[in-house]
Amino acid sequence: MRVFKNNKILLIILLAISLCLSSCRSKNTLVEEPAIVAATEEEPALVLEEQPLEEVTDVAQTEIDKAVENPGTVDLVVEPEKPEKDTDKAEPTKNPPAEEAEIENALKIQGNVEIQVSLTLDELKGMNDIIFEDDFYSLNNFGTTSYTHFKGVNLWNLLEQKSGISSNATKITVIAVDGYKVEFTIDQVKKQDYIDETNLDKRFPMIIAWEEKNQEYDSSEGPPYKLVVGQREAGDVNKPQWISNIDRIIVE
Ligand SMILES: Nc1nc2c(c(=O)[nH]1)N[C@H]1C(S)=C(S)[C@@H](COP(=O)(O)O)O[C@H]1N2
Ligand SMILES: [Mo]
Repeated sequence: MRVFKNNKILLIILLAISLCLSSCRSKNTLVEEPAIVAATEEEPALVLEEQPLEEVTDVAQTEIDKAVENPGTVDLVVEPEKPEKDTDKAEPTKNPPAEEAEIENALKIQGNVEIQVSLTLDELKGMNDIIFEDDFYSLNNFGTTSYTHFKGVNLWNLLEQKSGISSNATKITVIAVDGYKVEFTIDQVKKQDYIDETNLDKRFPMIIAWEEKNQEYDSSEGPPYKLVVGQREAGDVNKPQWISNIDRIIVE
């Protein structure tokens, strides 16, 4: 009896244990599996949402950084220069058009003279008694030679008669619009017997030419004046002294 009873009890205990184990296993799997599913569904969803958000934030930040940097450089470097240049260029041409038009492309003689003059092309052309015209021989640094026909005014006569160059003047500087300039002593400007080493019968003064090869310079390309001079002696490289687009002559 005890054995039966014990066996029954054992069976009940075993059944209970087995039931318990099976229920516990099924409960565990039921609980864990949704948890894993939920986790795997939520995590990618969070990752997918968070990555774009982070990317957008990163892009926004880099754009902000660029926007902060670029306007900074634009404000400091580009914008202040362009408007200033534009307004500087625009204002003189817009505000005093009549005055500017009259003295535009004028030949200015300044410094140690009785009268500071600003001569127009028409005024120079009207100076018949000091006009000089001839073929000038040129030699440049590379040994290149050529003959060019020029028409213009005698520079020394111009300085003496039209500007009243001071008797104590020692030198003149001829300055072009591009900044190119050449300095001459008064004796060099006074000199009326520059030569052409290939034709020693000729003699030349220093002239301000407005016409080259029988054609006037295009005033739209700058002041239509070129300093032209012959050679001091044979072999003299005179071409570098042919200063084009002269802006002014400074007497000292
Ligand atoms: N305004 C101006 N004139 C200038 C120069 C220059 O740079 N600017 N160069 C000189 C030099 S060094 C030479 S050799 C000749 C060249 O003249 P070309 O360009 O007619 O050959 O121009 C001279 N006159
Ligand atoms: Mo030159």
